[in-house]
Amino acid sequence: HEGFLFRKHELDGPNKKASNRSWVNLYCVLSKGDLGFYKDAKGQATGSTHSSEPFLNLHHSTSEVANDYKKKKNVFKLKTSDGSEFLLQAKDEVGVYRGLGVVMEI
Ligand code: I3P
Repeated sequence: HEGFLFRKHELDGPNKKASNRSWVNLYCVLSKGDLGFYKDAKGQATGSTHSSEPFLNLHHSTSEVANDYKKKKNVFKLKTSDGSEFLLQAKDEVGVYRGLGVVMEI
């Protein structure tokens, strides 16, 4: 599973606001339960993630449609087991449900 999504990092841990809160368009690659965020598809080939972030382990993570986020359409929320939270914007509603389905499979 891979493709571009806009991402906003909301929480960096339980009730801990992330410091970099701007929306960025990132190339997302999910492999064996680990999600990597890259600048583009070439970034994946070089192995360097966006801002050298570690992979996000999606084991025990949850996702839901971000109905409480009104500023953008087609946004879903990803919550990881360590309390991090991301908003992810897909290009359309189909993309949202594809994203939710992918997280549910893990
Ligand atoms: C953030 C940026 C985000 C905004 C966020 C800002 O500033 O404007 O778009 O979130 O607001 O902190 P910067 O780019 O300087 O980091 P929204 O788009 O959701 O408003 P927030 O801190 O209230 O989440």
